[in-house]
Amino acid sequence: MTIFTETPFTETVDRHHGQLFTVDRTVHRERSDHQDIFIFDNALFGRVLVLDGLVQTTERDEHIYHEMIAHVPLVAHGGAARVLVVGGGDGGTLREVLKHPVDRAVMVEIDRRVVTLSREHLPGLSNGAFDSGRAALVIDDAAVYLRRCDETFDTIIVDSTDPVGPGEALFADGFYELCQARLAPGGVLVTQAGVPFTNPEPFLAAHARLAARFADTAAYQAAVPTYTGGPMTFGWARDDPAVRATPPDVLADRFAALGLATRHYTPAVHTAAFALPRALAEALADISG
Ligand code: AG3
Repeated sequence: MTIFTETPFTETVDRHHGQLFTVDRTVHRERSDHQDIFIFDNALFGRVLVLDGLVQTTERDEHIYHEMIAHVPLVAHGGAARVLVVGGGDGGTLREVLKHPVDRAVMVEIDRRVVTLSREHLPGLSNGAFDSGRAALVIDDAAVYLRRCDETFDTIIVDSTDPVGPGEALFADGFYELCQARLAPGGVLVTQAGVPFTNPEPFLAAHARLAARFADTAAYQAAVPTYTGGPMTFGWARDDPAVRATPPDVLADRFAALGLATRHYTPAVHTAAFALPRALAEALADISG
C-alpha cells in the first residue's frame, strides 16, 4: 500500500471513474482567459500538462498520441502540402506534421498561454516547430479563423481537448462543415475523438455528425496510457474511401521514403489501428447507416 504524502492530482473524466497522479513538483498553475492551466512533474510520466482538470499530454507518452494523430492521415494522403492543426497548443502535433515535406502548416490555437507555457516548460513537445519557416501560428477561435480563411488544406487535424469548455465547439456540426469547406480535393480530416469505452456518447455523437457529411468516415485507435479508460480514438473523415484503404505495402514505401523518425508509428501499426473491436465497429456501422 502506497501512502501519498503530497496531495495528488485526480482527474475525473467520468463522474464514476478517474485516475490519480502524484504531484512530485508543481511547475506552474494559472487561470488563463480560457481555462485553468496546471503543469506538474510526476516521477512516472514526467512533465504533465492539464487543462481544466483534464490531462492533455505527458512527456512519457505524448509521442504515441502525436505520431498517430499526424502520421496516419499524412502518410495515407501521401502528398499533403498544406496542413491545418486546430488546437494542439503544446506543439506536439505540429512537430510531427513538420517531419513531412509539407509547404505550410498552420496551427490555430485559442489560448496563447498554452503555447507560451508549453514552449517554456515542455520544450520537447514543440522541439523548435514554432520557429520553422513552414509553420504559422494563429491565436484565434478555429471557427472564426476558418470562416474567414480562403486557403484550402490537404489535411486538417483537430487536436482538441474533450468536448467540455473551450473544446466543445470543435465537436459541433457547424465546425465540421467549416472544415469540410476548407479541405482541398482529396483532403482528410482527423479528430481527437476521446475514449469510447468510458465515454461513448460524445464519441458516437461526433461520429454521427461526421458520417452525415462525409462519404467516408472511420475511426482508428491507439492506447495512450495517460488517457485513462481504454484506447483513445481518432475520427477520420474524407470524401474518398480509397485513401483509408491505402495498402500496407504502399504505406511502407512512403514511410521509408519519408525517413520518418518515430517511436510508435509504423505502417503496420497504422493499418492495425483501423481494426476496431466488434462492439465499437457495429456501433459505428449503425450510425453511418
Ligand atoms: N489532446 C487530447 C486530450 C484529451 C484529454 N482528455 C482526457 N484526458 N480525458 C491533447 C493535446 C495534445 N496535443
